[in-house]
Amino acid sequence: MKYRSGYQETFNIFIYTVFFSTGKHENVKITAYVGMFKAKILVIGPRECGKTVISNYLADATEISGGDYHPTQGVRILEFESTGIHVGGKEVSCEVELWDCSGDQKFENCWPAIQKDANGVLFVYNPDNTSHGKELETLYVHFVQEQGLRDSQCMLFAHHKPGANEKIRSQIPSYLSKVPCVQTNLEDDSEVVKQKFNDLLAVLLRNWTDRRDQEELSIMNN
Ligand SMILES: Nc1nc2c(ncn2[C@@H]2O[C@H](COP(=O)(O)OP(=O)(O)OP(=O)(O)O)[C@@H](O)[C@H]2O)c(=O)[nH]1
Ligand SMILES: [Mg+2]
Repeated sequence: MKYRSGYQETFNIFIYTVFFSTGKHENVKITAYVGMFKAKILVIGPRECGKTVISNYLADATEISGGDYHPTQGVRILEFESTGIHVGGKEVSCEVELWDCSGDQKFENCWPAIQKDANGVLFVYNPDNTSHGKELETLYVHFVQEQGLRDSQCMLFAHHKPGANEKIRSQIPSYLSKVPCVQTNLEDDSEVVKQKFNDLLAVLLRNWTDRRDQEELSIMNN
């Protein structure tokens, strides 16, 4: 995993690998060229809901780094490759640029740079905090509706921290009713976090290949 905090335009070659048997009990590895795509995904949500913990888990996919709360200052950009994504009956990998954003509105002046060219949004909130539903609505209107993203390009993690009060639950705003919502708990089931994130990547990859195919067709037809 690479970590950087500047803005830099990068394109990575997206490849996938297939194995087949030669009949001599050995596997031959073929790497097929698919195109160039790097998914820029924003991790957005109210303060202290667990965005940084989830981002670190997705980027490292090893240990859960709970502990002292260090508010994110503006944004952190984590770069990594996510593997095991199922697209069109194949298992592929994808380069990811994960923008772990601060939930503090004082960094609102960074929003134009953050939202630029985003392919998808991962919303995180704490279902045990009654004010989070309302905060999510504001963020959804700004980062999805006003930027012309579709609900299918988003995912919502209702993130449960250890030892949370399960009696009071924040309502998911009706605005987000079409965004796929997943109950996440890294201590009890961390694998679901990775799987659902890959489901979002699969949608983004399909969007990208469809758009690329259409562009190629229009070039051939002109
Ligand atoms: N053990 C554990 N701690 C968690 C989990 N999720 C959040 N926390 C803790 O909750 C606090 C806030 O988590 P962060 O990930 O920093 O919150 P954030 O959403 O990034 O907050 P901002 O950057 O201020 O917007 C930290 O002390 C975390 O360690 C979790 O799944 N497990
Ligand atoms: Mg943070």
